[in-house]
Amino acid sequence: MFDKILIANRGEIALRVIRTCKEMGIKTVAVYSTADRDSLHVRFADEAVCIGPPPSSESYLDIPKIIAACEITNADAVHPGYGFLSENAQFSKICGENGIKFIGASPEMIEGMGDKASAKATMEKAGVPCVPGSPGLLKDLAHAKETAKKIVYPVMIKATAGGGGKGMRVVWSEDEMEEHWNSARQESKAAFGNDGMYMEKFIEEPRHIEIQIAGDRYGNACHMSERDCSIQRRHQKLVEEVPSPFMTQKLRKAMGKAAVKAAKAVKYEGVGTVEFLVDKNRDFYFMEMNTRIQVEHTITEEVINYDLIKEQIKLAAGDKIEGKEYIPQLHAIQCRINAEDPHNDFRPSPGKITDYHEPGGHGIRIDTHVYAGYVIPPYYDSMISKLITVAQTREEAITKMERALEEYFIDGVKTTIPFHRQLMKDPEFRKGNFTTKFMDTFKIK
Ligand code: MV4
Repeated sequence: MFDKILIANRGEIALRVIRTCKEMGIKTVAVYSTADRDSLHVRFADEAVCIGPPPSSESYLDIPKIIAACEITNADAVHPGYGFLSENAQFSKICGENGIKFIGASPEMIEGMGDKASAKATMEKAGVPCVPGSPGLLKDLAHAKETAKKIVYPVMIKATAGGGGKGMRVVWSEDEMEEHWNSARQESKAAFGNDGMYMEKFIEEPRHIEIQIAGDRYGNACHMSERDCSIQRRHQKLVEEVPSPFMTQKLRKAMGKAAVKAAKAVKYEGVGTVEFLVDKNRDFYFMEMNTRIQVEHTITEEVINYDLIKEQIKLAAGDKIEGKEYIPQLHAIQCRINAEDPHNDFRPSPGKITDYHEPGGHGIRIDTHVYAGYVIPPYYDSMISKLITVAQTREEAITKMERALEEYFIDGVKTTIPFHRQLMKDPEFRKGNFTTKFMDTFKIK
């Protein structure tokens, strides 16, 4: 087992990792930018190293500085959390070359899954259901038009380097193709320095359901059931839950089997997520594979009663997975509380939290790094906390969430709490009747 882990991240996830390390008897090193001097991850870690000024590019994304911090503190492993360097193949490689265990995927895995067209080709070959589409990249506009005719409109063109919806366009008919083809390629080139595009049949009003997986270095893999992440806005998840209200035991079995097949096909090591689109007929299609711990891992932890960060660290150290089957017996919901103004197009609202009161009681979990007096810096993402409820049924988990949101007071900055209060009362949400289009028509009161 590792002696000392450096956490190459900030905020709630840095704290989350430090807590598990402490429980495992592993020493911890925090790194921080000058904007995060007063952060709890700095105070709770055994050691802390300042790695630069506030901009991420000069601190949390600066690979040489993080390697140097490992060297001066003698850390033998790095936990990257989510975001920042968690899916950076170069960082994974450099850690390995310096004898530091990267608690995440290999550089080859990150590269293979980061290129969406090649990830899809790998999954298709392994027998994982994929959206019908172009076999590989599109050569040019003529090839795009020809392929779309075969697939039948509407189609979607997607950037192979994409993610978060960038470089992605729905095309409803041939006369729209040229315009979308050009703009998607331009956007992709600017964002990723790569304008490779592929095509898929457009799935209308899908649900976003993902499967948590784990694999060990001996070729074993298992899944830990699903998370429904359909409540999103501009590709930012707002609410996640497990079980999915759309799930059936038959669908869970089939999706779980497909996700394990995906993990085994690439000899996946560590914890990861296989994302699927699920259509109204409950047909499901591979979308992408995430090689990091995700923000919403918490709800899975609550329903399977298992620490996924601990699992991640143990797998990185060479442990075997138990080939156990996980069927959720409880219901968990997570609301992401962001420093954003829901009445102003979710505009970021950084600044000082002047007053803070957290809800509590049975079935409530809050993962956060903030406190009264904490200043939310404007440089990073706007998530303040994750409010999680767990109960016997979906109805109880929602009721508990309403109660928790009523008790939650954050003064000094605008937050998404009022949005979540309204969402929990929404009849369609309560019925579990939602797709990824839900937020397009949701009116904030
Ligand atoms: C799709 C799709 C419909 N059909 N692919 C969005 C993010 C990117 N990873 C894939 N995305 C989508 N791919 C086909 N063939 C619809 C989306 C999509 C979406 C997916 C999941 C969650 C929210 C979404 C919001 C808009 C579009």
